[in-house]
Amino acid sequence: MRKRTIFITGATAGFGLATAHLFAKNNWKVIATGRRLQRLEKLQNDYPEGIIHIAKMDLTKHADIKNTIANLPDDFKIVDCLFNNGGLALGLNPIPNIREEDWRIMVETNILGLIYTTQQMIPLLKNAGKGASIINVGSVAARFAYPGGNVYGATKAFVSQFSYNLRTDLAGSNIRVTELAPGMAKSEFMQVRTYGDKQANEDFYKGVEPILPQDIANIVWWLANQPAHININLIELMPLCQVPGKPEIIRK
Ligand code: 8X3
Repeated sequence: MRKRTIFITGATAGFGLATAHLFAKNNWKVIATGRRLQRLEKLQNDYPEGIIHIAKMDLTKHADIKNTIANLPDDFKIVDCLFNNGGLALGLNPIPNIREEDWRIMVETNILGLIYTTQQMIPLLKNAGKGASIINVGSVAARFAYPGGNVYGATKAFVSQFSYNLRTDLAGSNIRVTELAPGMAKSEFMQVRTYGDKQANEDFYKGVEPILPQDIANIVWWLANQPAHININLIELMPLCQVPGKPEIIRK
């Protein structure tokens, strides 16, 4: 039987990296993409040859996405799962004290990167036959408002509607589509959002027990292994310490 293959964006850290390890350990092949090549190489070196294909790919660069997918080696051209994980939040300031550049990067990464990757990957997912899936990382911020969430939350609302619309376009095909919408998670997310402010990052996670990358990897695994006739439309999760409303985070 052929080994199944997962294509992951943002595989250098957090959800993407944990998912790459989980799938590789469970006999899948992994196409790991991201901006930081050294981290991808480290991941690749953890496994025997032929298990992990890596590609430096920046989601804000349409040409990068096209080239990565067009140049996949022959034995990575059948893809069973596309994990559209790459995305980011930049800044937490309420409007109007924002950096316009942050908004542009979030829109380019979370929206344009997602749609171009998906478009290019559909033929490879069709190659897989029954049970292929696309899993798009959304966020609770798509549905719950908080100050400073402005454009970030709106890009994730895009992910949500895009996922549903994609399902209708792909109806009758072999491809399932899921929106996976986590809340507060322990990853580089908050460090990126605060421009690398390690203190802000530590403070943010003080006295809380957030979602861990491994938790998300386990859900991706479960989704990708559902029977072929089942489409899970949406999974939304929060850590127990996060509650929609005020205060949003309950600290011990
Ligand atoms: C990230 C979730 O709750 O930090 O998408 O906005 S939250």
